[in-house]
Amino acid sequence: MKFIALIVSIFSLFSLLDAHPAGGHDPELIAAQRVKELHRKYVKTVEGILKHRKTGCTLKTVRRRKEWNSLTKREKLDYINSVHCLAKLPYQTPLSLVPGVRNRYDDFTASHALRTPFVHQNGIFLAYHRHYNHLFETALRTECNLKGTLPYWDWTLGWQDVNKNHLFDGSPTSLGSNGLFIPNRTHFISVNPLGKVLDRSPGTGGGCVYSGPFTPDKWIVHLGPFTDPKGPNDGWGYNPRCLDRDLLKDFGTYTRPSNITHVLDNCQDLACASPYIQESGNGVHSAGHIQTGGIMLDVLASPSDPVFWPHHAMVDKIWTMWQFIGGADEYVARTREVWGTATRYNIPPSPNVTLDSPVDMGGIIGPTRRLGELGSTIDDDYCYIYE
Ligand SMILES: [Cu+2]
Repeated sequence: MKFIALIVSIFSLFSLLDAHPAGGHDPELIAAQRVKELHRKYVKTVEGILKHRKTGCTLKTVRRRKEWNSLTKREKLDYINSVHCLAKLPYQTPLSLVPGVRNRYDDFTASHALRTPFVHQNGIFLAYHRHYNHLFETALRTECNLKGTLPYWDWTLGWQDVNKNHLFDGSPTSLGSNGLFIPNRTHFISVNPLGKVLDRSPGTGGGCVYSGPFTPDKWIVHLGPFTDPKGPNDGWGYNPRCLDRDLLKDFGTYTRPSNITHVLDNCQDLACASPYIQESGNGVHSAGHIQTGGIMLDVLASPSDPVFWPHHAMVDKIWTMWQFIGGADEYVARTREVWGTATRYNIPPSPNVTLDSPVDMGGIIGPTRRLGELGSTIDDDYCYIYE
């Protein structure tokens, strides 16, 4: 009798284990743990370096960028209000250069549109967007009294379905809702210069953002579309309209935790890390744009969506973590490492970039910098870490 009871209890133990197959074996749960571990390692390294500094960027002066969903309500409103403030300030872009600009926020979208062909899918991408985000954050702080920092959107949290992210829940403390659902739409198809096809099925929105702080009565997009059918003056003209979105969970598979561990654990050099982060369609950078849809698919005008900045802060976070996880010695080498050329997909072929390569910011939002000045988030112009 005892023996039978033992057998039964062993069986029930096995069936209990069986009932939780995801328990310790879900590769994404394991990868998520690993990302957390690497994040702690990164923070420890940076703080260790800053602790010994007496001048420049120190532990006291370093600014901490936080994940959107970990901000307090007050911090979220601080950020949202400063973005609105920027859109109320006068533009500085000459209308002869970009006729469609109407406010200071547009200066940022316009300069990105002007630089787009030279700062994507190449060796300038990571540094340009780091600096672009920094200049935007600086404008929010100095011109619009932002007290906090630029938040980041960690797409690995809730990668399974972007529709459920509170970032887009349409509450007053979100970055606005999805777009209004428009049925019977066709696929979005684009072909990159390497002939790779991106086929994106219609998502759950498609129309104007209908709830939260960026509805048509509160937020007007002025530039674009730069994709067909183009706006006035090929997209450069004044074209007031709503912010549109079209959330789509499909591409969440490219912003899984394992995509991050892939870069952080496997890439020994920037020649591995940079293209993997950027890659059109299945790279984490592109996938964030594609999951959001709407104007985020229009590369030149994509900064018109206020989620552009937290998205790119996350891209920057991955590069930053990669630079620091090797410890204090490796960070020097990795923050001075460059890769690639200055032409998109290296078409036409051009020389490799160097630390002296210019990073032209479009002349409106900030002066041209050298690639070597934009490598480290705790040196030169920068003093921030990702919390
Ligand atoms: Cu860009």
